[in-house]
Amino acid sequence: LKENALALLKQVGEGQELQDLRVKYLGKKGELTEILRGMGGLSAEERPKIGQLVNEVRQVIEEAILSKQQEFEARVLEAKLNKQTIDVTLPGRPVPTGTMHPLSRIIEELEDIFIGLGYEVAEGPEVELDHFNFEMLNLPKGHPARDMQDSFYITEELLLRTHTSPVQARTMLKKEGKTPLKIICPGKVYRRDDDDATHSHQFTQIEGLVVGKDISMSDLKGTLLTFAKQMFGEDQQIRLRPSFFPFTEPSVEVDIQCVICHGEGCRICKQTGWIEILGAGMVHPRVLEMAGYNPQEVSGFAFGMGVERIAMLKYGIEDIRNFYTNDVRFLRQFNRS
Ligand code: FA5
Repeated sequence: LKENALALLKQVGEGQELQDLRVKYLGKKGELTEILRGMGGLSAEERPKIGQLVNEVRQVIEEAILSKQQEFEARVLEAKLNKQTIDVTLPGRPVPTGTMHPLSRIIEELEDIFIGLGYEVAEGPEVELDHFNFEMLNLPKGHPARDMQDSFYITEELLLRTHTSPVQARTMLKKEGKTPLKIICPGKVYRRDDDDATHSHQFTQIEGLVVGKDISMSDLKGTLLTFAKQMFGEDQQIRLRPSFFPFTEPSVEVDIQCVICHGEGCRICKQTGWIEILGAGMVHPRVLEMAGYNPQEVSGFAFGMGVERIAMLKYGIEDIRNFYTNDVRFLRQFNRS
């Protein structure tokens, strides 16, 4: 039986033929199985001998089938490899790559500038508690100045943050009264403003906060001037105008010169030659107190700037909506060289 099987295996063809042979010898109704089944009729002496013999034969046949199968597989693979030739001299297919979004670029540049001045980058949630967005910033419920920022409320206590200023309170609480504290926080903010060329219902701000001993208005002014020069060039000047925010006292609005934007069609740079880019001021004593700092011992300044405004000035972009419509012709212009 063994000789017979091995002889047949030598000439067997691929696929089904090999499969049939396996069934013929090793299958449930195969010849070897038949012999095993007939062992009941054998004497006690013969049984182990025959059993061992059958097992030996089964092993030999199994191995022979396996090696035949491997031989066939190797042959198939070789045929395939011979057929598929690769021309390694052909040029590769170009992989289309995106470009960095101009707002991300400005945020990175701003982070580099402020990290260079010793600041850390903080983060806060976009879905914010009324408590942090307003109350901790000296804007209790019913305060008229809440109207300055028309809000998207989710529940009575929860809203889409209207500015990055709640991160001021969150960071101060985390720091537990320790100084110095120097952070910036970039992020998305939301307001029920009507969309036009310079306003969007969702835009980007960067908050800055410094708390420490003897921090003064001149530190704020120096910091903002340093930032403006690094962002827009050494000749850049800034202008501080008195303003009002409930969380800073005194408060200012800061303008920069529109030296970048020329031409008649330039809507963002108004006739005056100055454009507002941020709000700022000395952190209100109440705000310091609520967040666990003693206003008798420490002081601080804070600012919040609109990233879109800065990007528009820097790149001469005339419509804020360009940032959000994802027109690749617009975005490709900001390819990093
Ligand atoms: C604030 O949001 C204050 N939290 C800023 C601040 C922080 C003051 C810390 C003091 C201390 P304001 O509402 O002015 O302020 O917004 C700040 C900047 O965001 C503006 O100067 C402007 O550049 C930008 N901005 C405001 N509204 C929009 C809008 N709808 N679309 C695009 N940019 C906007």
